Amino acid sequence: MSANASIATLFNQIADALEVLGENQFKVMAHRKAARILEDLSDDVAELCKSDPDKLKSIDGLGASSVQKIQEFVATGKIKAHDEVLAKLPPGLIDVLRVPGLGPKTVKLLWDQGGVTDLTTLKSQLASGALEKLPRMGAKTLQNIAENLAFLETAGDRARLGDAMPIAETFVTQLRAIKGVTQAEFAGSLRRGRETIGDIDLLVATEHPAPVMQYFCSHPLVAKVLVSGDTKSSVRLNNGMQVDLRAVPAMNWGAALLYFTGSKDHNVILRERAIERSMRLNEYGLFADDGDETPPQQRGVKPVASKTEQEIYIKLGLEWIAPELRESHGEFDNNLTKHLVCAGDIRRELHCHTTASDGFLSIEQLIETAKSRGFDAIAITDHSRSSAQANGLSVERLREHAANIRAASAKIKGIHVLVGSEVDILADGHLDYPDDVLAELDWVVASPHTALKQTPEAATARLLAAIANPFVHVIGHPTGRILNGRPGLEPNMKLVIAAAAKAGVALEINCNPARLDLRDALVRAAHEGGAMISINTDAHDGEHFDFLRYGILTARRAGLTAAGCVNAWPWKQFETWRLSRGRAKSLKNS
Ligand code: DGT
Ligand code: CA
Ligand code: CA
Ligand code: ZN
Repeated sequence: MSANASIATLFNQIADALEVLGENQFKVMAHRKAARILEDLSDDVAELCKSDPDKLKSIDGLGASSVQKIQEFVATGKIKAHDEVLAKLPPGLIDVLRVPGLGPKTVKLLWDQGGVTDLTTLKSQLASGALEKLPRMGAKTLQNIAENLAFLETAGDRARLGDAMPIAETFVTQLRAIKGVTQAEFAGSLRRGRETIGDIDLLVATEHPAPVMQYFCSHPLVAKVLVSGDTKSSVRLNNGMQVDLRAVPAMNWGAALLYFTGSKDHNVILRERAIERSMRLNEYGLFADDGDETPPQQRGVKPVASKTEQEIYIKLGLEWIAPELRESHGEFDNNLTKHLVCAGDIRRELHCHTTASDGFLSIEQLIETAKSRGFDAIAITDHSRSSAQANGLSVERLREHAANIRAASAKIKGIHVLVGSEVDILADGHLDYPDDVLAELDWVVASPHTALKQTPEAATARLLAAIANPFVHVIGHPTGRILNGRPGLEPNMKLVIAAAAKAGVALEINCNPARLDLRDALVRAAHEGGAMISINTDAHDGEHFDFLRYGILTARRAGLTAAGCVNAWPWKQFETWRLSRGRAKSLKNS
């Protein structure tokens, strides 16, 4: 963290603590304001203290006592007033402010009268009912606090991609509608498609940032404004997520989008390339290096490139790099544009459920949904008999279901329908139906659902056994992990990938944002190891088809091409492969 950010954090903590202690509001506000000024300052205060202390003192809005604290921090790495005021509180009480919806006044009440000193005591006091007697603590309020606390605990510090994306898109749409905003995008890890997101980073291009910042900070989803500046604000939402917003002039758009998309490591390499070419790259643009230490944008120097990401990459001797690849994992080594798989390449859905097991759509609804998406085929894969919690099908019910699917398929033209199953891979590697039953199906997804804590050795043997079964087409969600939930199996993926590549069995990217299984790094290993990938939504409802985008982001992060994904193959190629497995037969209705 820079000195500016560190000191701003300390100032904000002082303000929080003063508020909990019920101290003078002017003192509280002075600290919040100083924190904001530091966040917005383009100069490094540590530098200023040494090189230009008068400039530090002349910064508008920064009082003498704030300046003194800044100097103290730069000299000693500490602020005594911060230590003193925090010492007046129990050590964990400031954390309680992180619970969405809990402000300083309520925290003070919980502490004074409810015996709450940290998140642990908050939880126990809620459970014991001890807080019910406090003023303003109705049953509904207490329930909200309990829910928000549970969210804070389970979400950890990082939100799932699938939870952050819809929120970010809502903001982007609304920001684009503001007068004077010419562009708005989300950047950061979200644009790179990481499976979890620390915070949402938003960027707008405008020459008039004030109304944009005002709109953002007073947005109904906002629980707390953490920083509000002229061109940069940070808020915490009701659900606990943090969102950063920056506004830049249109002229700097590409440089800012590049910078705030990251990753930090990718940016470092870009800056090094700039230096090698006697240029300087920052969030305002790519500039010719004229030897002057003062940042070029402050001297009115015209950048060599700044309006688009493309022109900056080109001036650095590179082709544009897709955001999903910007992790400093070899994206510079062989910088030739290759066609990463995209949602438009996906021609068929190969893993989904109906009301026969735990889905919400009928066979007909599922087929019609796939058809409306423009797919050439859909495989209907309900659960097998051991998945009792998911209403898995007995052999008898499976046969009846297969007949129903074939009847529905005969009535609906224009799409191939594969009669399939998502068959459990039992703990010992056996499949949940015998081979002669699997032989009656067009399509088999084999997935682990139970015994997900078995040893890596057992997990490896289990997956290898499933891959060795000649009727299996795809290993579904191969590890069974749940993001922010459970780690899942930890097989020797080298062996699993090699076996899948050799046998011609595909490995799945399950697009459900709670799963994203295989994860990006394992998809990369699988793709590079010659295994085929199948990208499936595992839809249990119509809207789940929209999960596809998350699987696609994961695939692109792994460098997957359309040629590596069986869902993207031309139908004939797909059929040839499908029929090469087991005793699968040609489709009667095709
Ligand atoms: P996250 O939020 O933890 O999921 O990950 P990011 O990558 O979104 O990180 P974040 O939100 O801290 O910053 C967004 C981008 O801004 C980051 O990817 C690169 C850029 N950035 C932020 N701070 C720095 C910095 O100190 N140095 C450099 N080079 N880039 C930075
Ligand atoms: Ca971020
Ligand atoms: Ca951020
Ligand atoms: Zn499953």
